[in-house]
Amino acid sequence: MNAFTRYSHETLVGTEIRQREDPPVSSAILSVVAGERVPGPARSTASTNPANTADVVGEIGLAGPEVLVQAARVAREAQLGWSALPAPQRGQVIANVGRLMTANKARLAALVTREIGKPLAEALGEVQEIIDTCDFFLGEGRRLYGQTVPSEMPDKQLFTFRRPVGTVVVISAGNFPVAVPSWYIVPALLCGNTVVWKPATYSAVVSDAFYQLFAHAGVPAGVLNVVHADGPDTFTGLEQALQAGLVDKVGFTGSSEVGRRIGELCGRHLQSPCLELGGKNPMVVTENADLELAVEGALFSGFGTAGQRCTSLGTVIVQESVHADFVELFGAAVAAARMGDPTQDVLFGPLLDEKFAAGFEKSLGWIAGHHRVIGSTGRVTADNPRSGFVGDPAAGLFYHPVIVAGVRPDDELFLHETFGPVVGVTTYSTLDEAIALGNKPGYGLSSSIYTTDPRQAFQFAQGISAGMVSVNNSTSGAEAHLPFGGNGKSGNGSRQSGIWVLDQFTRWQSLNWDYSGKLQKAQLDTATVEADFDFRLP
Ligand code: UN1
Repeated sequence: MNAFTRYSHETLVGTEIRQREDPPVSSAILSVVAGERVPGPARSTASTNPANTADVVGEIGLAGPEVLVQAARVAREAQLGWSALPAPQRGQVIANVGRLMTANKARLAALVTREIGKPLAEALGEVQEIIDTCDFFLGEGRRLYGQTVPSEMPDKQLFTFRRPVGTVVVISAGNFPVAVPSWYIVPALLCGNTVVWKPATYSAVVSDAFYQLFAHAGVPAGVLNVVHADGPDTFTGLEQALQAGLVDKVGFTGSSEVGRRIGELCGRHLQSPCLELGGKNPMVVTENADLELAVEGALFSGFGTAGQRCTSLGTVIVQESVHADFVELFGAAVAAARMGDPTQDVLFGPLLDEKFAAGFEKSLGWIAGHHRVIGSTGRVTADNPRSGFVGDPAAGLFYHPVIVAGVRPDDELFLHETFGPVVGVTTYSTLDEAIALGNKPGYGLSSSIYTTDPRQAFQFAQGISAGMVSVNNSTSGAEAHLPFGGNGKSGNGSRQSGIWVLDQFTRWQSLNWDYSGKLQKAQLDTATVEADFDFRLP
């Protein structure tokens, strides 16, 4: 049986795939290659609930580098057949993914909350983001438009086609354990690529559920493979798979530091990865801004998801005439915010896991003598309590939200991402100065301005080097069908989401077809339209 018949319409949307046996259930979450669980993991690790670290969500069997290579080989073999399936039929599979995500929305969101501590309302929004992504791309299966282009010669036609890139390795973070992977996996599959996905180990149980929903939606074995591995083994496996010519595209969401290494590795193989990295996202508050609205935006941008979004607010840059009022209102809003148990109605819960808590503690060390700290800092404990805390702070990795006023452009806190609940505040006098401050850290993911003057809004958008600009809205919370990505240290110019991500997962092929019956040479045999003028020499 060749690959094409294996993925025929009947096998995909008929009963065969939907009712196929699940891979045998193991006590540990294992990698899945060619639809089979990979036995004999090299090592194992536990994924725990960060809001209640005694709650083990799952044991994860970690694979060695060879499993990533094997998964890439399997993906390579499956790719021809998958891409031969007409795109509208691949779109039907994506439609099924969306249906299964909708049917499992509450359970999947509850699992996200349990495994990474994101408040339930946000977790539901995150699953909705997958559904929105499926909604968009199921229709793209009936578009994937190419163009017809006029030829400079008679009896000749020119066309463009989008072709899949081939096999894609997706390496994703766990702060958006399902939405962000869907931004890669859904369009990659729709465009006719096959995928090896390496999710974060601290969100592996969620990623296994996500995989199961794809498999049961009709994504054939081998078309989507999942490898659970630690960072060094992933890097080694990726290097070997690239070396063996088994990978055509890498998508990575994570830190700028790791992104730089992945970019270097891909560059050595003449590949340009899709990189979605860190941010130090500025919010400018002008003298005419609605301050209450700005405070609401700063609270959600800075402390939503405990500041652990790549789009989280880094520094508020406030016009000096409204600085004192803004800081007072912002301080009061942060003091009143509900934090704690993420299954309850809270603004934010714990940090994602121990590694993130340790990283955040390090960035709290950037607070310097000239800063004015508003609120408590550090872990919420019996000795360092937070009034109104929801639940038991001792159970999890909970940190105080903190505002640091008086940050200066050379401060570490001004320049570097913290990935936790701290927001810096500084002042400016002219808008040009505010823009220069916003650009200073050298990231360029998202940005925001609160103003009632349209001129200021457009001046800011023009001057700020950011992939995303919000006017009177949060730095975070981008909609799922606008281009998402950053400049500078936030990425390499790649964009995800909407039609823009198609350029990551397809390559343009141009085709010229000459039916004149003779060799017509471009430029040489082309009739020219003459004009008569001799330019003059001095
Ligand atoms: C991320 O943190 O990697 O715009 C992605 C937002 C979310 C996605 C964040 N929709 O904040």
